[in-house]
Amino acid sequence: MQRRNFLKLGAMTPLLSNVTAINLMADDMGKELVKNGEIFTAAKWGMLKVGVKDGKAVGSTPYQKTSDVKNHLQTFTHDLIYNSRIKYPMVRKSYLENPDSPKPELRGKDEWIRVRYEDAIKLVARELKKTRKAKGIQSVFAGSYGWKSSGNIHNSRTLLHRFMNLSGGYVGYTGDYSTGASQVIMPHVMGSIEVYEQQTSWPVVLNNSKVVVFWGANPITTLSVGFSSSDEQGFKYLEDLKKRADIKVIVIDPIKSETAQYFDKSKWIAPRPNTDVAMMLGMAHYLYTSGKFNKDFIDTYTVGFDKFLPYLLGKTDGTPKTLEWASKICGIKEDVIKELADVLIDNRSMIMSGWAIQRADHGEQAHWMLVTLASMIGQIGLEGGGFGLSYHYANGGNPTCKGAVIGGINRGDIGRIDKNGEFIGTANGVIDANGKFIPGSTPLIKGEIDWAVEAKKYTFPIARIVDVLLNPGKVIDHDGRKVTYPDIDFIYWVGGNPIVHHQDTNVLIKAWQKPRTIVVHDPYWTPSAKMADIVFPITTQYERNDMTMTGDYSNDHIAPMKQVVEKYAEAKDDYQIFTDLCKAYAKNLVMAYTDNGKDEFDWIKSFYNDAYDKILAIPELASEMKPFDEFWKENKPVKFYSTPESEAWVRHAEFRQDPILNPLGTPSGLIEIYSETIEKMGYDDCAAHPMWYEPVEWLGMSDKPAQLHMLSVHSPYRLHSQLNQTSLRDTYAVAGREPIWINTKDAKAKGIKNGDLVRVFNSRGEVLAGAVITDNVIPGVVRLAQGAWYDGFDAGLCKNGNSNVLTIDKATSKLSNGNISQTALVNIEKFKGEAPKLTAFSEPKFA
Ligand SMILES: Nc1nc2c(c(=O)[nH]1)N[C@H]1C(S)=C(S)[C@@H](COP(=O)(O)OP(=O)(O)OC[C@H]3O[C@@H](n4cnc5c(=O)[nH]c(N)nc54)[C@H](O)[C@@H]3O)O[C@H]1N2
Ligand SMILES: Nc1nc2c(c(=O)[nH]1)N[C@H]1C(S)=C(S)[C@@H](COP(=O)(O)OP(=O)(O)OC[C@H]3O[C@@H](n4cnc5c(=O)[nH]c(N)nc54)[C@H](O)[C@@H]3O)O[C@H]1N2
Ligand SMILES: [Mo]
Repeated sequence: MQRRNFLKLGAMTPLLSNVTAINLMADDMGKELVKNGEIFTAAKWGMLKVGVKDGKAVGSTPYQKTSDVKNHLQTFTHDLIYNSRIKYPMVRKSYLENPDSPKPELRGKDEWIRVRYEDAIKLVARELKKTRKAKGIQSVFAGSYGWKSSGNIHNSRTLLHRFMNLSGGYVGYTGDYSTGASQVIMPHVMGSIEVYEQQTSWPVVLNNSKVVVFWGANPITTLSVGFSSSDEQGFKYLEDLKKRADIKVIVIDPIKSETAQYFDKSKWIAPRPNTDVAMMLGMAHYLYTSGKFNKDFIDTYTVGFDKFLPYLLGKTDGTPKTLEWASKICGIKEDVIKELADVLIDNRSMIMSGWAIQRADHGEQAHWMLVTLASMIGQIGLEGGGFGLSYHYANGGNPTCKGAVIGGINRGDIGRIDKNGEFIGTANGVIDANGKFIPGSTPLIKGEIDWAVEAKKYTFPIARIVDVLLNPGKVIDHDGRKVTYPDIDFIYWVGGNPIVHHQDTNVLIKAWQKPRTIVVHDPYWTPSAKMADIVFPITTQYERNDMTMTGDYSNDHIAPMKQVVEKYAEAKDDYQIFTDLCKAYAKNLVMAYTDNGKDEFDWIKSFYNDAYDKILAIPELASEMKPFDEFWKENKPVKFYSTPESEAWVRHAEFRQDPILNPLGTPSGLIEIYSETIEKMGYDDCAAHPMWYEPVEWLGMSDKPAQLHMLSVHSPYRLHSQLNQTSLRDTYAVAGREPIWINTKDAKAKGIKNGDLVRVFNSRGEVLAGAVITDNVIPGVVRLAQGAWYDGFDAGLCKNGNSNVLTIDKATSKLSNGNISQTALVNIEKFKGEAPKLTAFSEPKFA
């Protein structure tokens, strides 16, 4: 199951509503475009009002003001509508000339040819069919990882999966780039994934905690967005926290992040990157040897401490994990580490951890050791105590509201296409005599391949994609099982920007030359679009009608997303394109895809009405929602409210009250400091209890391949690569490039001045960046945010500063195969010579 859907379990996708559609004239319903005025909508960065003048978007403002913390992302909607857009369907020249021998080495460099939309559709249908026929299901990868846009019907990735499923199946993925390591290790340790789960509520934290630690977490930046749409309440709680002189705030981060800067009275502890596990072990050793640790908690709620202890004390490896040992590795003074341990155990303390520390070599250990430390402190399940792995994400801890959650388009079932090329049905639906898709089932005929089973066989951990492309058929270990890599020959990507988001770009680009066909849908000429064979211009979310919830955990609004402006040039909705592809692919397929002809409004209405039905059944909420036509015409969100229970909610409180009646989902029902399940896997890179492993590259290694540790954090000015092409960039770019933070001492040693153009490089590649000289980063560390559009197709070096040109493409471990983008050493020098012109946001060459 996809992780974000996981959050909304139970609310998934009712296909038909039992409320009859209300037939009103288009203009009565507010369906017409407004030429002048303000339109309400919602984006990942929150609810917005977009100004429209003479049919053009002229700017946007936040709909609600929840705090004084600035969300940088909210006011650039007009640039998102007009900058760097793809205007027409385009095919790469060599591909169009000969799709069977399409010169894949020219991807990113070839010329592009404009084609008629109908021809592009026919081309995709024909080539996809050809690949499936010749190479089977394992040859089509349509996992399509990415953050896309808000909206429950124009949900590009799910729309792609729906098309691929109904037309015969595809290879997908497991995991993600965000929490690749933690989401696999946490179920073994805590019995739940933790990273995408509701947190002890903020009101409880503010009423009970005496210490709040942000451990590798930068919520002042990362709470700018939500996966559905941000409810924007996180900043308000941070603001409340800042006002509280009685709550101590500690930030543990090699960088004095926006969060460390915001809490100006906080204590900033800056370890060497990727050494947090050693620091935590030092704390654990001190708490144990001083006898301060909570023995009752360890005895009652955990298993395996006795097996971890010999390692902690150095009986197994001759190295006791003392404060002195830890200090040497992490670079923090012994008394500071000791004081931190004391402060946490002497007070009600909440450790809020971000995800960068697990997006690193051996990333599993970070949160496993954090849980172990929190267990020794013994406050898990108490009000305002313990740890939380999602306070920095999607406003975890904002209490869940009582209301209804709207459904969304689903990915459908695997469809069957008969000998004549006609779609006949799925396990849950058949085509009737009139060509309608109705409930029923089409069982497999004996001997026929079960594509659903076949597809599952080839599902791989997403961050391994380059390894997969380069090594088809390779078998790897993953979380106790074997995964066989598929032989991918066709990639279909919508709603993501893999050329920017994946590690070690230069190898990635080589791997991207392996498949015969790459199709991309995107509104913009992103590097991933430039590296494709066939691109479709897509509407932005402001050019179509849709609807979303806000608040991934709180679900506090149903927000209408009314179309703001006309569709740009020849841009089409993903839904439209897949509908047309269905028609070109197989007879009757479109009936299943569109649920017998639904358009965007039919879907929106059905999702809304289904939620409305639920609300009408709850007397005290019945007046919160209006009939759909009134709701749509009003162009305002429906608001839901938290309850006294949700405001008082404490994560793991039930487990703490009674671990026998309310066991965790682990084999023992307890917190597993030692996991027999992992022991049985016998991996050399993930033992059965948390351990310090040296990362492949780090500042403490004996012969460093490069000098500085680069952290490629999430930018306060983008959502990954999204918004890089807007004028927001003018406010942060330095020397016309992505800014890189360099410590004053390091800069001086290299003769680099503020504002200089610098070359950042290692054995994997090189990029240009703009120097920001600052003491907000410790010596030896640089910060170059992820998400700058790769700009090196013609240059060999990335002119825009994409950090992934420098990162390592290695798995965290055999357990979870997550990415390690926070582990990378780089060199830096002042750039000499004439600065190459930036082309990241320009169109490619056209024939
Ligand atoms: N070095 C380094 N690399 C990282 C990370 C890191 O910390 N360091 N973080 C990783 C993480 S956690 C993540 S989640 C990934 C993020 O990687 P992505 O999710 O791939 O990044 P986005 O820039 O959000 O890409 C979304 C794309 O979808 C397009 N899009 C938007 N709306 C639509 C639509 O309606 N239809 C279609 N077809 N397309 C649309 C956008 O234009 C954009 O190109 O990056 C990862 N990469
Ligand atoms: N504005 C904005 N918000 C976002 C996103 C975005 O792109 N832009 N992306 C969203 C997504 S998809 C995700 S996954 C989350 C990501 O959330 P996170 O993964 O938590 O975010 P990062 O920025 O990668 O890292 C958080 C902090 O950890 C610090 N850090 C890095 N390495 C270390 C280390 O070794 N030790 C310690 N102690 N600290 C370290 C970084 O300096 C940074 O300040 O953010 C979400 N929110
Ligand atoms: Mo992410």
